[in-house]
Amino acid sequence: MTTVLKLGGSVITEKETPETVDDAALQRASAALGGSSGRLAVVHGGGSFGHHYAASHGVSTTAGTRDDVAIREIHGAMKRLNAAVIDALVETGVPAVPVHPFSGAYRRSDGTLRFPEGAVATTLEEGFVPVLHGDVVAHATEGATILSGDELVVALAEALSADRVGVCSAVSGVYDADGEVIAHIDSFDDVAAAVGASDETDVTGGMAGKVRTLLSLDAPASVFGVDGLGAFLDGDDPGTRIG
Ligand code: IP8
Repeated sequence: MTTVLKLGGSVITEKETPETVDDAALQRASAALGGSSGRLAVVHGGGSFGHHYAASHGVSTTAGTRDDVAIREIHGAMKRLNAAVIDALVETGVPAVPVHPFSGAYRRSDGTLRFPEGAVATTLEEGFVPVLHGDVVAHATEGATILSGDELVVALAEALSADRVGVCSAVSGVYDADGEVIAHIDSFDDVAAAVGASDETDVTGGMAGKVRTLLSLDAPASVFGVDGLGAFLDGDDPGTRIG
């Protein structure tokens, strides 16, 4: 059983204060992961680390930069967050190891992502828990652009033929127009009015983008809050099941 899990940046950091880990939330998430079994690849988002520097340098998934200072600042912040996540996971007995996308992933000029999937697959097969993160990556003809954790989750899930995908977010699931968590989504059209419009090519477009992208996966996905993480890792479907 291979599981790809995203820990949202807004879950594990205090989003309003630059470079601040939400220690309590990270410890809760790590404690849940400490009890999990099977093959697990973790991806975390940027929260108050990467997004802060990406915004200050005007870099996004589509707006590139040729400024090496910007690349070092964004990547450096993400490495610091990654180290904090790994430290917390190691404390709970998870054999977590870092995988930094900038060192091996890149985009072609048409925006398609290439990343070292063999390295991640081998790391998993050898019993480690690779911990990847949203990052800045070289982008042919654009300099460098942002790779979001969501995009990485989808690419990893496909490359590893994951059995399950989990997105641990700051909210308890996908909400309907009345503010109730939707238990199951199998068609974007059914929830489009509730989650808002989404550009089909935008994988980082908030909840609408997440739903659309997760629906395109072969593996079932779940969106849940940190309270649901333990249940998800035990094989349940907390929050919203997508697909
Ligand atoms: O928080 C963004 O990843 P996300 C990563 O998953 C950076 O969108 C570097 C801003």
